Amino acid sequence: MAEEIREVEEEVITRAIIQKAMEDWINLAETDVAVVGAGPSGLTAARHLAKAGLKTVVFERKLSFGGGIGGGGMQFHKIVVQTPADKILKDVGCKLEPLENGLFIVDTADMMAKLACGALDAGAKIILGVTVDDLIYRDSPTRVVGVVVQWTSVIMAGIHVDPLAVKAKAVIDCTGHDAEVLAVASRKIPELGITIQGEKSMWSSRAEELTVKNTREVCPGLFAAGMAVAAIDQTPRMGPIFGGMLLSGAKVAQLVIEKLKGKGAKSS
Ligand code: 48H
Repeated sequence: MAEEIREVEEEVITRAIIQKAMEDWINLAETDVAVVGAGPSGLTAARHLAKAGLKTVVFERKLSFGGGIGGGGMQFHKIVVQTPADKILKDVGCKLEPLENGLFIVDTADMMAKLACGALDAGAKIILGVTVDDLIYRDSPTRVVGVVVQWTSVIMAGIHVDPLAVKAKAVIDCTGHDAEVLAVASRKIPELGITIQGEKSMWSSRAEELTVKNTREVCPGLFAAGMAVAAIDQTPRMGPIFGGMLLSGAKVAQLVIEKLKGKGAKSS
């Protein structure tokens, strides 16, 4: 006989949700790493950071993760990755079909789900529906020390509600084409000298190489990965090949790990 479905009082559901969400927020008010954006670069970075034992939170504006992966190539549900980025996907159990010359084709839904599971299983926290719309900074030397967060729904409603702030030893801009966090730094902390030039037109191979090469700590406390790197350096876009995003996420994680835990430290 089938087990009977449990009875529940509504207030029990309410109390449980609020209490457990508040526990998470109280805990993440001070964190090691704040990753902004749950696209391919952000999810990859989060997995590597959490595996290295760093307290990692990903803030994602939308109520879903995956960023630009879901759009595939012009909404066809496939994207291409190339060696050596295939290892990052195999590590999270993603199914890859080999093409030619070190290229692979991947289903977008599989890749989004597996990258997110990879980050969560490693211990990263992903908070959906939260927009990072400002930074916390200090001077002498000028540096970024955290993010300012707001419910996306409040921003969309256009009502003024003062935000909350989350302290972080490192902030990573993984917000894609618009480099939103770096844009805030450029506009609101001019001493940092950051300018956003916007990406160049398409050249896939060159774009992939330069995105990974230029992944870095842009100013003290603020790192860039993924398409945000192309936006600050005005390097080309690549179209629906995603190896560079994954490798950039892995590289930025390694840079943060070395900064916070010392040279020689690695993601396990
Ligand atoms: C919270 C935010 C905020 C914010 C944005 O666009 P993404 O997928 O970013 P990447 O860099 O990991 O990957 C880029 C890739 O998807 C792509 O677009 C490619 C390869 N294009 C090539 C081409 O030629 O066009 O993900 C960014 C995520 C999204 O989920 C946003 O919703 C989120 O960041 N986000 N989250 N606070 N202020 N801004």
